[in-house]
Amino acid sequence: MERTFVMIKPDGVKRGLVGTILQRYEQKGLTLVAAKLLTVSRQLAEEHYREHSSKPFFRELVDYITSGPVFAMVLEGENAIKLVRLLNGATKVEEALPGTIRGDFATSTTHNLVHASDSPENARREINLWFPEL
Ligand code: 3AN
Repeated sequence: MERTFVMIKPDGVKRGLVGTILQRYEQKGLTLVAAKLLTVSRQLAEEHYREHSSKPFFRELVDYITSGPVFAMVLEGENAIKLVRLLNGATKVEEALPGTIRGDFATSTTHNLVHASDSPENARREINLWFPEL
């Protein structure tokens, strides 16, 4: 069993897609371990995205992620990290295939609806950061 950190970003919450997106993970057999709706502080956003701190889109990313509530969660299942990223689809809006969450719903590469941990190390780091009680 593996755990991964997943976040429905502000556009997903604003557009009323929390239920639809969560259903895709649950339909695929992943189990919800923890979840909360919260407005992200700049401090948490900068820490979460620290590996992107030198990228040109960093500021835009932090502005966006702090712009409204997000739905943060921990999902568990076999190969959960890979599976969630497969369901999410490619990062770039023009590369996300139909049938994936981003392919079906995302409108831009910044506003790409969901975040998910990309490795076991990052999953551990992000779960500790967002759900220290786990
Ligand atoms: P992923 O979220 O698929 O793991 P990362 O980690 O490469 O993608 O990027 C983190 C976030 O930064 C993305 N979810 C996206 O919102 C944003 N991002 C990545 N690349 C770009 C880009 N070229 N222009 C604007 N935003 C980007």
